[in-house]
Amino acid sequence: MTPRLSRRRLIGSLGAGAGGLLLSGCDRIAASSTGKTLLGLGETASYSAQRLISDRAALAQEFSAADMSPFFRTNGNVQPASADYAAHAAHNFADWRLVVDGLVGNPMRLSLAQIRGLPRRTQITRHDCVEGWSAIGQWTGLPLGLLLKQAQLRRDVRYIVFHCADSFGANPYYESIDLIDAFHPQTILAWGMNGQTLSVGHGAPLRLRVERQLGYKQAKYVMRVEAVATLAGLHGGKGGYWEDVAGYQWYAGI
Ligand SMILES: Nc1nc2c(c(=O)[nH]1)N[C@H]1C(S)=C(S)[C@@H](COP(=O)(O)O)O[C@H]1N2
Ligand SMILES: [Mo]
Repeated sequence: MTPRLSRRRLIGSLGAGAGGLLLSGCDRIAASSTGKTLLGLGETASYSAQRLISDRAALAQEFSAADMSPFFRTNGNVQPASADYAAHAAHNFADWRLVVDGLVGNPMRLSLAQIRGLPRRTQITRHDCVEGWSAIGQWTGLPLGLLLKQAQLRRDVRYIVFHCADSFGANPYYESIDLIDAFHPQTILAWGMNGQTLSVGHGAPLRLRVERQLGYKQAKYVMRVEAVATLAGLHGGKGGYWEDVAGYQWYAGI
């Protein structure tokens, strides 16, 4: 339950011990439009919760073409080791399919051509890796929210999981985000980078861009998008490869 605080109780506590003068002053504040906004916040949610919600919806900064880094390094795995992946890469992913499943009314298997034929968004953003490097690049891809609307999420869905083709030793790379980020307008499944087809090094055929978070959340080699109610029981249970093995924050907001 969201904590509720009625305006009367708020005014009452503000006025306590200060006599009628302050109370009527508060009544005047409440009657003004700014006062209503300030006091109204207390009626529905705590101020910090309100702040959190509005900050989460904000857009990440977008840059111009002139700001793009001349060199955008690759990091982490740069070539999934599986024979299956290699075979798909050798055929330019023509026979590859993205799997969309989990708690959805309409599970899907989409070809890269189908995905590229759907509405796209292009954005120039800065990628920040926890290891201490950044690069500005241009990404083009399918808004994840559009895909999820098509998939018809069940009411109990809370997270979207991205299963990747690569692994470190026995641990597959995977990541997850909540529905605020999943439906954020800058969250895309990118198939293009800097005006070209996404390279294998940068995550071909499809990689996540979730622009309000750090580099390790930007899952490359996305093979499957799964809608889930809980992250418990999935691999190490912390919602991502680095979260499981190194204790990285699940919410890596920037
Ligand atoms: N599947 C997969 N996704 C991944 C990684 C990885 O090793 N495997 N590394 C992450 C990290 S730490 C960073 S900084 C970025 C690097 O993306 P880039 O290779 O396009 O620079 O991808 C992220 N996504
Ligand atoms: Mo990173």
